[in-house]
Amino acid sequence: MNRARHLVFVLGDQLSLSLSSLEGADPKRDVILMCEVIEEATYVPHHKLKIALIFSAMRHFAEELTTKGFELRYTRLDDPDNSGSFTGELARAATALSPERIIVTEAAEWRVLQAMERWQSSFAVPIEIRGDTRFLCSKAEFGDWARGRRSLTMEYFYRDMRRKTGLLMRGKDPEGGKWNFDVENRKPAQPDLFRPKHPVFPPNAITLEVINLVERQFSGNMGSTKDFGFAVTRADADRAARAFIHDFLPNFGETQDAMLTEEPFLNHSLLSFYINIGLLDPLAVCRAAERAYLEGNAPLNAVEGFIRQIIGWREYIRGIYWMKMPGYENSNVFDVHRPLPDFFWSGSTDMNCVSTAIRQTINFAYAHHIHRLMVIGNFSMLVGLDPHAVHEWYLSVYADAFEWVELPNVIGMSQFADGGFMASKPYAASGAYINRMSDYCEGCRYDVAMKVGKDACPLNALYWDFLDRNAGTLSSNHRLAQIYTSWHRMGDDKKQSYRESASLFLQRLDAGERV
Ligand code: FAD
Ligand code: DLZ
Ligand code: SF4
Repeated sequence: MNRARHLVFVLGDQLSLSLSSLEGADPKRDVILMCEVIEEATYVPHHKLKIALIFSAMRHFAEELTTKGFELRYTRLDDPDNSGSFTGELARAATALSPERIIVTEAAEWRVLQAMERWQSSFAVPIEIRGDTRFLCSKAEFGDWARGRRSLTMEYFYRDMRRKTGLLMRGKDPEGGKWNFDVENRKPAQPDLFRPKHPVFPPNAITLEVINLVERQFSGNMGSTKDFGFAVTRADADRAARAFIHDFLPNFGETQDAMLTEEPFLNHSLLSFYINIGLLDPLAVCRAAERAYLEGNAPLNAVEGFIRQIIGWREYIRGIYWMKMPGYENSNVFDVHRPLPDFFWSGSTDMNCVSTAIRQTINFAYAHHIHRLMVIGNFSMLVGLDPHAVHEWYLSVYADAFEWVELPNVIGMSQFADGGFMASKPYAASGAYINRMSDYCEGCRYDVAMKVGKDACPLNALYWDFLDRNAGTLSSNHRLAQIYTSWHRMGDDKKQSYRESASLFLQRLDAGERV
């Protein structure tokens, strides 16, 4: 019998030629397994655009490997023999090919890595699990960094990553004499008819076939594939990265926290999808951004801000995920259990900020960081939505959502459900913040300047009510000392009117009334 020596199993978020499991793979000898499986497509009800992106990118990656001479064993979702799970497909392939060894790169998510470790004891063939070298900081390195520290401040981790990569460094010192230029960032934005448009990649025949499949099999899921415009090949993802660096990076920092009704993307990169599934190498994107600065095409505050998101936040978030799993997904320090309102699936709420952010999510399977953190996340935390339900919603609706990156961002950063392990204070805000950073309040049925009453911006009363309700957990937080002093100085009548206003809003929310 002609034995395939190695079977390399590549997952849907491992679409990189530099993948550790492909290292040393020999096209003349080895077989690559990829599979679309219902288990992965349904563990949460993913947005249609997310499933279409992943399946189409997988099929294109399989083609890329085929052109390199590899033999592919590729299972499509609607193949009659598809067993429906990673384990089932691996077992079928192992039976059919009798490989000497199975090689995988460790899964990015705890759930799937657990399955991989079970394969090691349940399969007769040796299974080699290799580390994921596409991250700058290995799990072990992050563990070493975290060990013995009282608090895990991202900024210090980030500086180590700057030193490690040499990005924006002058010898031992940071370029420009400072590590962080955020004071120059985070301004409101003005509408700009001349702002360039982000590139759109019309679907080719492969993507159209996938779109058909998704509309057939996942008709009830969020969104529509009608305007599918994601890059699904490495070459197009590269084009998207180059367009970002040329057209948007120079203004990235300044408008990073801004929100405008007519410009959902502003100067954000829209690269997370491609980085997370392996079409773009995060370090290469950072080096290209650094080059733009060195060649005088983008200012330091913008480039430093962008690089920090990737080598700082992205890596730090992954480190936290692996430190805290399993169990992190059930964190709930405020002990809150309110179910998600129906408008999380429709955007039908009178709160213009929340409605706009959710509608964008439905339309694009994307919303930028501030929509996720300070609009939807803030609302969820202030009203006390169940953090696990909030986590599952985020994991479903964004095309870049994989648990390793989504979970700490939701549970730790946005919901403070881990009690402050990750964030030093809750990202809570009243309407004033949204009004400063967006144009949403102008078109809202609520009045951001009113503090209480049925026409007042609900976030104003909810903000104080949240702090009051959770004083037991939060009042000793020194970063909230000033806020609690203001609360304590408030007259009892004022406090009571905030409580009543918030309570009325929550009653209407719970009754399913339009809010
Ligand atoms: P840009 O604003 O252009 O930023 C550049 C890159 O930096 C991103 O592409 C991303 O790779 C990285 N980055 C920036 N912030 C973060 C961060 N906090 N954590 C990790 N990487 C970061 N990001 C995901 O990739 N997947 C998620 O499921 C996800 N869920 C989130 C949920 C919440 C509640 C919050 C607050 C943030 C979440 N983020 C998530 C982080 C961030 O919002 C997205 O990475 C970003 O909006 C993606 O859009 P972009 O590529 O235009 O980012
Ligand atoms: C997200 C996703 C979906 C929807 N479908 C598949 C799939 O059918 N096949 C596959 O290999 N990967 C898929 N993925 C991505 C996986 O869920 C992801 O690789 C793991 O969660 C990583 O741990
Ligand atoms: Fe949002 Fe309040 Fe502004 Fe309306 S008034 S958009 S609810 S912040």
